[in-house]
Amino acid sequence: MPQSLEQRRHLVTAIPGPRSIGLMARKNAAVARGIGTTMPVFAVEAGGGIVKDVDGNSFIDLGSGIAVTTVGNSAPRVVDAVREQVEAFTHTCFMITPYEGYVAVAEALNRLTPGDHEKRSVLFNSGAEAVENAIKIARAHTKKQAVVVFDHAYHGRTNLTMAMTAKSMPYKSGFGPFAPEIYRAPLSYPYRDAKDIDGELAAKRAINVIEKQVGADNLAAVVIEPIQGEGGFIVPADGFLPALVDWCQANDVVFIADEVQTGFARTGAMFASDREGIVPDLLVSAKGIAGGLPLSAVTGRADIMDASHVSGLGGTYGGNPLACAAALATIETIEAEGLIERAQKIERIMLDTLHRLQADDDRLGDVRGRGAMVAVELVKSGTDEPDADLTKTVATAAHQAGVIVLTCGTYGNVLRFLPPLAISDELLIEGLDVLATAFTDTRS
Ligand code: PLZ
Repeated sequence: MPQSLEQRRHLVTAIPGPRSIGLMARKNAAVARGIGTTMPVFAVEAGGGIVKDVDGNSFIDLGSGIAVTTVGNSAPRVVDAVREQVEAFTHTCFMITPYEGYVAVAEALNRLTPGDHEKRSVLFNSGAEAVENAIKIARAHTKKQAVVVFDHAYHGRTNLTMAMTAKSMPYKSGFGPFAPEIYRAPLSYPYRDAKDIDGELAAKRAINVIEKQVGADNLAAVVIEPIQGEGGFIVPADGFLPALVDWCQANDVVFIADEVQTGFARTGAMFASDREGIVPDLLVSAKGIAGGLPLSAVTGRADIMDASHVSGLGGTYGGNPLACAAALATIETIEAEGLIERAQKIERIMLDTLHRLQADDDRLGDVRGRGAMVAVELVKSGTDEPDADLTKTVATAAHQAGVIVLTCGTYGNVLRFLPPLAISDELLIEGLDVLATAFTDTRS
């Protein structure tokens, strides 16, 4: 974290300030319209729980750049490791002249992911790229083609992962045709499922769809986020994921956990699968893996991972040496600073505060999440009807008051909180207070 960065929310201009307004005009003239922005301000510095903008405003960060800077922005170990690596060499291509950092990251992933079986890893750049490669590997291993994903899923914006992502607008609309052989099964969504649907019944419902509409003989992989991210921070009912894993195992289907958003201490465990008590065949990670540098990975059972022929997997930049140095420093930071426990403490603070808010405001329909991945689903008072307008209003008010908060959900009615684990209790509580005020203001 930059030494000079004071850990304090502090606004010195209207939001956005004049410099951000000027930069936004340049953005609109130079950057393709397809890239939207959540906040109207341009960043210059970030660390701990603060993002500072070009006008000198300091915001409380409850987003971590979408769950990426879990160890904090410019975390000290990451900065030192990347600085050392950038002076040694920036790129050789692991497929041309390999280097130790890549191997060390693979070893660390094989050690840290659930299960003590023999594993292998392979590195890429983005979450979507890793998801695509997990499917290549599952198809090579099973010699089957179909892939099952779930309602509300988000897996990326490339052609294959667009097909896997559920929501049309804004991710898919107008961008087809999409990749074939992707099938969608019903999820366990405790807040919206009928009350008698527990995890086991929800799994039966999904498996029934899979067996009837796809057939295990055709199915290479089942891909699921253990806690859905963009789809609304949906935590499935207990027993749902274990039942799916068991079914996959019995049917020669590769179970792939997409832990791009949930991985690396985010949910109060190194991986969300740990808290669900499941051992995926393959696990996809990205985001929090490298403290803000682009890196992603597929890790899993050695026999499945080794199914591809030599040179069947790859890419120019996958496992770039700077990103690998950052990943090793990130993992060291998580372990040395007890960040898994830190995420559990943050969970208690966030859930307590939000449950208290919910107690006297029934528009907070559901409060859910694990670790530093918590959300509130907003509905119209006295109903369970999604309220996307309220969500937008509260988020915008928080932004104006100096708090970065993100929204998500199929219905656009979920406020989600993904603070960096480097945030102080004080800043976190202040950020949630700002939110509480934003809620109260919408009632008057
Ligand atoms: N799988 C579970 O959450 C990325 C998307 C932001 P990439 N989520 C943030 C946006 O609007 O583009 C994500 C994810 C899960 C895969 C991905 C894709 O990861 O690194 O964005 O490709």
